[in-house]
Amino acid sequence: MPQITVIEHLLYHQKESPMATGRFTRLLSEMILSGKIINQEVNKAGLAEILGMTGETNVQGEKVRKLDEFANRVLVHRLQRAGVLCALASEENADLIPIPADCPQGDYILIFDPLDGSSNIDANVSIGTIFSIFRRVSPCGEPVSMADILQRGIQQVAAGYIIYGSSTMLVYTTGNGVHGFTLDPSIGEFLLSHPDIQIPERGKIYSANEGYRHYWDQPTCKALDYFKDPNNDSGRVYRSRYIGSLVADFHRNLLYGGIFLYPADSKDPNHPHGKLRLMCEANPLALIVEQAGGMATDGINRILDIQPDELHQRVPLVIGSKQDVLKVRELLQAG
Ligand code: P6P
Repeated sequence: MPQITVIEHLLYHQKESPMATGRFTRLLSEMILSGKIINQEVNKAGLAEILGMTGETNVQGEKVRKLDEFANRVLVHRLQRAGVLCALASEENADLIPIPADCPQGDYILIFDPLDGSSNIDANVSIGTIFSIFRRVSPCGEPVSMADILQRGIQQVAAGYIIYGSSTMLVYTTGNGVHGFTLDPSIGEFLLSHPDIQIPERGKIYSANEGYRHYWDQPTCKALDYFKDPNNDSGRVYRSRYIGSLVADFHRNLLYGGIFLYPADSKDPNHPHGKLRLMCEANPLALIVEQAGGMATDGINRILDIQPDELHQRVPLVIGSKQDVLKVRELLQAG
């Protein structure tokens, strides 16, 4: 495959698109540079005294790991100064992150999870940065409002993730298909390796933390049992694969086919809608999977149609091969 960089690919495929402005290219370039910097630290985390905890707790009530905090700092520092954003929001920060007064602004909004899967960092399991990009809806020059931030996922202009695994990959969409780029460390560039990714219509893998079965409602249990029933529509049981790192589980299912489920559960009365976040996890992955021919719901409703009420809103997530997600919807609606 010829060596095509992300920016070359963007400019070539988006010639007529508003996405090929220098401003979006600059935003993507800063995401790419941030990914390379984070990748360096992830790859040597065990050596750089950067494993373990900071001793702090984030807005999610989760213990913050040093690598989480490092990744968040890199992304905030670089993207605040890119001159193309009017607001940033991170899974690690309770509120919007302002653009410094001495930095130029633009009309893009970036919402991200700096290092998803962080509970796996010390065990050398693949983890990832997930990002979602909107354009502001209020006039440029006016203060950014929450109406600019709390947009439905279908309004995203781009979404993607960087997975730090056996290789480091950037997978993203601007609404014209899903494309994967693998980092070539010898030249420090992400090169096109997976053009126009399409998820198989029906998978052979299901991903869910069945340790929580006791906390699921009956329809959810029936939906999970479907994938373990040799008499299901595909006439064979699905393989169970669950890494506990959303980006890694999603990426495998995107390439091989399959379904990932993080249902609502009664485990934590404070979080009746499950653990995953709408704005920085479900929305970006839902845009990607739909662009790749798949589907993403909260079990019933399309993720991209959900009107957010708050920045860190959680949502049940059923995402992957279309026929599998449709089957879960059918089983949940049957009750
Ligand atoms: P559980 C990682 O902490 C994360 O947010 C996702 O990456 C992952 O899918 C999920 O939590 C795992 O959660 O409850 O199964 O350990």
